[in-house]
Amino acid sequence: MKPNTTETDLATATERHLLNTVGVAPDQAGAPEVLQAVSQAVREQLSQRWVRTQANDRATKARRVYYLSMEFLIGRTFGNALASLGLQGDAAAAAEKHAKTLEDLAAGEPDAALGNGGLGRLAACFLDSMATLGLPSFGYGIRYEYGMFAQSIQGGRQVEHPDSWLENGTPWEFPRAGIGYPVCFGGWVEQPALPGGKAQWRPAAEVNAKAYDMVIPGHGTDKVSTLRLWKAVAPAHIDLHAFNSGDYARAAEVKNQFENISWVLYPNDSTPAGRELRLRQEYFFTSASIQDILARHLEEHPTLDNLHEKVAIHLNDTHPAIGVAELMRLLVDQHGMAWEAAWKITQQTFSYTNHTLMPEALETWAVDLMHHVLPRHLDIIFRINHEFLAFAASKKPDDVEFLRRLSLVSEGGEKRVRMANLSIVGSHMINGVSQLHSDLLVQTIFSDFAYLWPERFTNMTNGVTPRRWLAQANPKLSSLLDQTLGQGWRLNLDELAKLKTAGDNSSFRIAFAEAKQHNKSRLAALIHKTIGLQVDPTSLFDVQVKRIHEYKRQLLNLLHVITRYQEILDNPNGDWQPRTVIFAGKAASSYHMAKQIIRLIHDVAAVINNDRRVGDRLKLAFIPNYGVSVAEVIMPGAELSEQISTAGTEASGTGNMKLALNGALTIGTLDGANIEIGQAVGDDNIFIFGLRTPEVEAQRRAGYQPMRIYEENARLKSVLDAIASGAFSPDEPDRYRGVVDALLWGGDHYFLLADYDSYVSTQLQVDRRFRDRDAWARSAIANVAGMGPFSADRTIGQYAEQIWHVQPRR
Ligand code: B1N
Repeated sequence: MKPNTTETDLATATERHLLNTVGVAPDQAGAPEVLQAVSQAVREQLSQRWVRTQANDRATKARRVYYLSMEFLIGRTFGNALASLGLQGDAAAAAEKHAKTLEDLAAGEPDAALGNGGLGRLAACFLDSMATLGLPSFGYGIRYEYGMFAQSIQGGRQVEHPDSWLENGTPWEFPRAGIGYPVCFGGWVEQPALPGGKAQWRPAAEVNAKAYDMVIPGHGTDKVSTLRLWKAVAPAHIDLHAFNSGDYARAAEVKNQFENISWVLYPNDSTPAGRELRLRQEYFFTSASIQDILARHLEEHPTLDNLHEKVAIHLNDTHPAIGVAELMRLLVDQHGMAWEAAWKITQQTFSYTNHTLMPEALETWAVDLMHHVLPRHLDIIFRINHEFLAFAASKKPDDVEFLRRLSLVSEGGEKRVRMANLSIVGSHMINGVSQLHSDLLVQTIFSDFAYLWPERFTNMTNGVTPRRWLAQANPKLSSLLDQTLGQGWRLNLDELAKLKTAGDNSSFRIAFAEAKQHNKSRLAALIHKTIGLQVDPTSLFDVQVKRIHEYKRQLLNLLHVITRYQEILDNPNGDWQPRTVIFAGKAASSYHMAKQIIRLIHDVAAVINNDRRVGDRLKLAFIPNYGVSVAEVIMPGAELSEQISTAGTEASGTGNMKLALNGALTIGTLDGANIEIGQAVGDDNIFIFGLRTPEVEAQRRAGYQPMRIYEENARLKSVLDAIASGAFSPDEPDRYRGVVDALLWGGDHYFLLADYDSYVSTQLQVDRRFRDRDAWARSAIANVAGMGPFSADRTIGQYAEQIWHVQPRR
């Protein structure tokens, strides 16, 4: 299938849509109207590709993969759709007719921010790769009316605003009027009268899940993937009842009780929300998705007995783990399958990715709550647990503690269902997201399961899509790569390895540095536009962008900034390498410490940026409202990538990959994927510092004493004293007492003090290296050259071959 649209066709289609779809006289159209019209013209082509992909997969009864995720952090669609359809030139010409550039148009599209951070963005990168590899695939999630909140900064503090991304509609969704499923809640279970009889769930409430599709185009292929998002709608009879009884306001209330399920994304990253509505969200989208999967299977096959041969369902963390019980319920209660047969199919169908080791992040649901919301599923989980524990007991007879740890239900205090345990028992493969993380899973939190089933545990190191994160975000570097390597790197990122020799060529290094300088100017302009701060575009751009979390240690970065500030004041005539330290990221709205860190960054920035003695040698910028489209400007302009989590806490990281792909050097700990990045780029091209995971563990066991480090390190003491005494908050000297106390008296849970010295001295090495700009360019090029393995195409290729057994069709 070749695109049947020529330049005049897309331009003609745009004019047609201005008049017929958007409803504006073409000569009156502004950027928003032209964006709408071009998007509609592009949508027509996506629609055709979708129809053809589905027809093909149906005709071949393809084995498909279904990626279940609470989050898909898509960002903007316009630029990506144009690139994948090869319509950039045509669209630019169509926009030209209205005196607009593609950038003018693209800027008007709101981000689809249906995710929090790394986990959600990973799901979006995976869809891009599934489409590009031609995997028969669907993503399934929730059509949140409100995505990740928008962040503004007022008086140095984060303020959250609702993200009404659908306010003006979106051209990128296809409502599937004919596709909807009932999802039930509550009520009770009628137990069978006779042994071997059937249990009957008598739910108290029912809501409708309506399908909305986003078409995910592949690159270099006509194949697409589908992101099917569910919206909760009250069943029709609710409205009817209200109409009859005339009490409209009460009826609206009742309607809300149903429809609120898909209203808003929970803004938590790496911590479970634990609220009833969240459990309802999880079950809502999981149930609708599995009903849809079974319906599709039964259209192509006469039976569900071969489900596991045709269907792979992947659990993106434990958020859809209730799907294990739901598939059992559908197979046994609805389709009359025997329990044992259904269980075999279920285990063969599911696989599960864990994204975090932190114990407080593991999802559990109180048994009482689950009994109230999903009584039948609780029964099913109890039976799965009963049979599983009998099996486990046969492997280690008389080890009660072993069984206690394995149980799907935690005892002692309030009984809770452990969703990770349910996911493992219900899956045939379980993976972590970097080599270190996968190793730690087996050695620590999942060691008892790995004892039972070592062959089920594996690693799938994360990756990112080079289309969005290099080809689209960084046109300057992309065209240099095209000239040097040809265009094949977009679909085979390993081709970047050929840059290793190009790095020896001085004219290439100069061109590379020019591209970086151009991108730094763009980033400097963003900083100026958003916060009014002028930064020196020739200074070293030092970037830490990610969710604000204690384990990611933005505070350690800030301790270094303050150290540098104090040293500049102590030694004003020193030969300081000018630096601009850039932060961006959101704090969960209820995470007090993370919000304090944002405020402290702003208070420190106000002091440093206005201190004439410092001048351009140090600037501190916090860019508000970090998200996909802001990241697309930051990544290309960065020179130093801060990946400084406490060793053993960051499961993988993916920002680390995006930054290195755009030529930033990493300063980081031996954590998550940093380790593999270091192996790929070489020790000379990365700055590694700090304790390693086993050393952190050893110090924890030995009784880590941050106070001793404070007392013995004059430089660190002076920094912490300044913060604690109000040097950056003179109007409220105690404002950050709590932040400092958490380090000195609260045990410094993430070992900032332990790593401080190593970090600060490594930052001096960074300065020294940066002074030799040619050597720096060599290292930056080596980073780009080493990023082949961090393409999401590699990751998805491995999932497809080793876990899903789905065939790429390129
Ligand atoms: O998943 C990313 C990793 O690169 C990051 O290291 C990891 O922190 C991140 C509950 C999470 N882990 N857990 C979450 C998100 C939302 C939520 O409600 C947990 N996110 C990660 C991709 O593998």
